[in-house]
Amino acid sequence: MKAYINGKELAFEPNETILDVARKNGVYIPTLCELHDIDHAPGTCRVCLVEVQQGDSTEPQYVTACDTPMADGLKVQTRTPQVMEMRRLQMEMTMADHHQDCASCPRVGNCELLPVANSVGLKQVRFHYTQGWEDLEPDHGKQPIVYDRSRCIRCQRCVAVCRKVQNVDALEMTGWGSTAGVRLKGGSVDASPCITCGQCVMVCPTGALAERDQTDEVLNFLADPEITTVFQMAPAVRVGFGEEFGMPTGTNVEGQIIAALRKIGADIILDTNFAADVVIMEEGTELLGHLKEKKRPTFTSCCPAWINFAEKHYPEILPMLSSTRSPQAVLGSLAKTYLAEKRNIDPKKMRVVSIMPCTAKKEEAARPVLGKNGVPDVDVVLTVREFARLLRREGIDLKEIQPSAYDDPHMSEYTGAGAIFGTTGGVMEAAARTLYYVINGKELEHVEISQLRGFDNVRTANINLGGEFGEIKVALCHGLKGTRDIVEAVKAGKVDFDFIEVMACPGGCVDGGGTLRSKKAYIPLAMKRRETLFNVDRQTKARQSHNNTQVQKLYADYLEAPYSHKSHDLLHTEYCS
Ligand code: HC0
Ligand code: SF4
Repeated sequence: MKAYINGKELAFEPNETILDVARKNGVYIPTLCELHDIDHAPGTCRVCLVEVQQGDSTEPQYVTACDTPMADGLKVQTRTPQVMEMRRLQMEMTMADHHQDCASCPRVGNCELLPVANSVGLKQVRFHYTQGWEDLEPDHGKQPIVYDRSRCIRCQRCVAVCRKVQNVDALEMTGWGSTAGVRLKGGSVDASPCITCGQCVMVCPTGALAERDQTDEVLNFLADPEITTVFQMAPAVRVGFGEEFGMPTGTNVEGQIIAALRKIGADIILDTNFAADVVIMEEGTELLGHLKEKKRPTFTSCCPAWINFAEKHYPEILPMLSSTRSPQAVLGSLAKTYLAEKRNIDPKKMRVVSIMPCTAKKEEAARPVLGKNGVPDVDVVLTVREFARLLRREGIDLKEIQPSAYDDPHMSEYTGAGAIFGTTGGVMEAAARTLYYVINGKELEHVEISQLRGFDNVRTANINLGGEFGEIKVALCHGLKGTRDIVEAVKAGKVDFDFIEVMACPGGCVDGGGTLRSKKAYIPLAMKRRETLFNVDRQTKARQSHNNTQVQKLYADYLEAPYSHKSHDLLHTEYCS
């Protein structure tokens, strides 16, 4: 089939929209509400208006390109004076009830709205409707994600991602006209099915959805001479952060982050990867016990949005979750006990700050069970976006910084196994490397377990652990749609897995709900970031968690053994149904 765009004859396939055909052929049509990666094209913002004419005799019509199917013989014009004027007017209406105080917007500098407004040639905004804004209180709550209706353009991407990609369906539209917006079903995080994964934040084109900003709290810690500040960075942070400062996707900026943290006055800098190695020792031992008892399956427990999902949506499976705390929580717990003891620091004067690619980690850190005597083990969690804001507030450009290295002798070494936690399949692969050693008394010959390295949202594989267990059956899920299918199949007894890894965000932590935002970013960037993590694994001296010399020392000096009484107190948890 053939059609014409701006007079040029173009072939197209059935089911393609005008926008699809234009994009395929390099013709620019501005879009705002549409998001190709999640198959969302509601046609509500109307900035993709084009002129169409079927045959020579009919009057031209004006339609939205994102949701209008291309038709045989259709003549499409993307830039007539009428089209340009209509787009400008549409944009003016969108801006009229949008809060335009960019200086106070969490998205300043990289929102999608301003470039589109500019690209349609917006010259003025003659109208301002602010009805209902007077009720919008600044958010003083504790929830990880905040919503500002005055910045919402009602594109409904957040509603779509939560419903279609995560299959959680926690959001709905509410109100009319200029007071319309999005709300959590039930009115609050607790009352709704929301699991704080942050995928809605990732797709929001403006500053309407954002994490609760905690950069002030961290600056206050840094300014207090009585306080020892301890920072940790998650596995995925080092491969997703450089982009914010103009470096190519997937650049490893671990050394620059360490140097930047020193520059702002961090006292101790640790790596969450170290704690990931500890998690493998604990979770691996726990899994081995389950394999011996033929208790199937065991689900991983390090992704906090997955824990929220299990607690809210499938409380009956909680006994199947590993009791091992996440690496973030393990590091916080050990910092305020083991490290405080080793370095002679009063834990009451220690503040642990995590840099995470995740919004749900804020909620995890606030769980009462992950603290001691009412004091949290991790005091503040900054998303990658907040960390970028923090560095900017301190006048730091990461590109200008010379990389540095860790110097803490207790909790900063990591192995390749800890490094790959940040991508889907990484926890499973790390666990298999150590389990093989524990069972057979020798190292796995090929540490890169290729059958675990695919990228489909649900994957299954067999891993040969040797010894008495032979092959075990595993499943790996990223994104909650596929996870729900696997959980349902487990509940119905239709599948028989030994070990199931779940990461709530599509792509795993490398594309987590706390990473940098851009319309082009959705999944393709995750692939490049994960490749860098695999390279980090190849470059580490040891590639198995049990060969981490600081982990060996931790057990020898302090914990005694994996799953010991002390380990149980400090490194395991329970869940609430
Ligand atoms: Fe992840 Fe983690 S790997 S959840 O994806 O296990 O956020 O990067 O920090 O805790 O280590 C996120 C990333 C972590 C934890 C680790 C796990
Ligand atoms: Fe849905 Fe996740 Fe956003 Fe909650 S945080 S509304 S579950 S997308």
